Amino acid sequence: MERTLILFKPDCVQRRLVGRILARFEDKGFKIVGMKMLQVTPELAKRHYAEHVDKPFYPSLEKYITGSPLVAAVLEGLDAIRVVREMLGATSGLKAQAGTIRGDFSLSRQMNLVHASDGPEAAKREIDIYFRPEELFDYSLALEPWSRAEDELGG
Ligand code: FUP
Repeated sequence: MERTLILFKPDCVQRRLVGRILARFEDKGFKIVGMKMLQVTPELAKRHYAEHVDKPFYPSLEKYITGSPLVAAVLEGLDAIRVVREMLGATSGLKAQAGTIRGDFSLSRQMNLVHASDGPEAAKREIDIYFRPEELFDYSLALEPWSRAEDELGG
């Protein structure tokens, strides 16, 4: 089982799309193992977007991500990292395919509604940034036996 960090970013909260987009992940079969609302500070933004801090678009990205509260969640499921990224679509809502979350809801490269970890290392790093261990829950869903074969692996 894989875990991935999702951020329903400030534009998602402001546009009141958190419920609709979270429903897509639940409908797909992912399990929510942690969730909270928080205000990202400039310090937290720099930690999360460490790879982008020196890029020309960073000041604008920081203003956006700190501009209003966001909702952070950890989703769990088989191949969660890749499958969730595919559900989001390309980074820019102007390029993302119709049928993906950004393709259906965003017309912006910056205001693309949702962040998701792009690989196992990023997922571990980002989950540690946003959640303490005791804020994540190990539990079973009653429908799990009817959602995939018992011996099914990712891939
Ligand atoms: P992604 O992994 O799809 O979230 O995208 P990136 O890591 O490439 O970019 C991180 C965030 O920076 C994106 F969500 C959007 C924003 N961004 C800009 O605002 N301008 C750019 O030119 C590139 C990215």
